[in-house]
Amino acid sequence: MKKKTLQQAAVALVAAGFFTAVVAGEDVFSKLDSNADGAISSEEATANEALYKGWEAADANQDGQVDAAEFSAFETSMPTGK
Ligand SMILES: [Ca+2]
Ligand SMILES: [Ca+2]
Repeated sequence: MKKKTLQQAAVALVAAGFFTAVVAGEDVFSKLDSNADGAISSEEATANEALYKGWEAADANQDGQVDAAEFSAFETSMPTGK
């Protein structure tokens, strides 16, 4: 039983590491761009609290969409970092 628990813990850790890597990487953008049109709409942004809250700052040109460049600039400027 103990061995199985350890295995499960290891699996959970690997999964958590993978998840963190994905979240910290550039895949965040494509993940948020759920309709894959190359920009995050305000509706899509509701999936990410930080982006949603910082929406006005993130949408630098105020066109109602956050494109990849705006998103990476926003990500860099986020106080919490990754
Ligand atoms: Ca989109
Ligand atoms: Ca924009």
